[in-house]
Amino acid sequence: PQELLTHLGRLQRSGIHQEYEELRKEPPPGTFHCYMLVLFVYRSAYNQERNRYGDVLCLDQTRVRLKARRNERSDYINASFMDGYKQRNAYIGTQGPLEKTYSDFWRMVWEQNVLVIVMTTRTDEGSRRKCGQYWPLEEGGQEVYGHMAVVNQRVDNHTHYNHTTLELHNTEVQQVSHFQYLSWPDYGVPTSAVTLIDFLGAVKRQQRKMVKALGLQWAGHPQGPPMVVHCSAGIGRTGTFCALDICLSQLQDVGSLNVCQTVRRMRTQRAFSIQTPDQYYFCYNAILEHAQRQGLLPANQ
Ligand code: PTR
Ligand code: PTR
Repeated sequence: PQELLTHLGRLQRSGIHQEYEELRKEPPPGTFHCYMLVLFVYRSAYNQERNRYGDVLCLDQTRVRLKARRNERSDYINASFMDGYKQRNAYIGTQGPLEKTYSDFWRMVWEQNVLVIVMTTRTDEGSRRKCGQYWPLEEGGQEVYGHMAVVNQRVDNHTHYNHTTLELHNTEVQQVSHFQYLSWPDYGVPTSAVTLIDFLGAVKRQQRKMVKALGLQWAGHPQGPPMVVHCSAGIGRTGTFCALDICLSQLQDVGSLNVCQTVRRMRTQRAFSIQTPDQYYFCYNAILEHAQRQGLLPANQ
């Protein structure tokens, strides 16, 4: 933390913005072939239609592939595996589902054994649709998406987020926790670092609890399956949330961290992660605030 403080002091806000601009200039180190028109005209058009934003694509090397099924045209979903702190594929970063991708989304959740979904956007911001209403909103509600029925069992409203317990009915029944953070506009930063960090804490506790409850299934992998994290495009707020989780875990484990390396690595897996200089600056600030709250640093520095 002291190092971080020195780094922050040295860089100041403009320096941190500069650090971000340097990162942003590095091109994504992979390919976007699954959209190539030349080879598979039909399939690439199908895939493109399943992107919320035509300019936010996912790298071939890390994209999540839906499992092959008869009569299925494509294995495509705009979603990428991302490593966490000392954990491969800790997250799946993805876009806010579109109506035509609801069933792909739930298929992915099922196939990857996902237990926790993190949503850091509202469905609508102002008059703009940021994400589809891809789960039954009301307690007791039920919707069918492709081969899957999703039942809303319970909604717990907190000041800054909602926690919904969902039940997936497929060949078996599986519980999934859905966490929606409510105070984070896209291209912006959350209104408060403390509430976001509390939210992150609640998410992690729930993931641990669910993995533990499943016992044997995750015996060799105590951290469990990937968490799905999404916003609207799945890059700005999603990247910020995951970067914060990684840095705080590292801080707790070894007492140091590196925001720049973390984000650089993340951008090799989920291209374009973290969209604005302020989101990048927010990571530093949130970590500092957290370190102060934990008594790792004196307050008011
Ligand atoms: N082209 C889109 C746009 O309209 O700006 C891309 C985009 C949208 C990129 C939202 C990032 C966005 O933010 P987030 O990843 O946090 O949803
Ligand atoms: N809607 C975004 C924009 O207009 O800024 C689209 C975009 C997405 C632009 C990614 C650039 C992006 O890449 P990078 O974050 O590397 O600049």
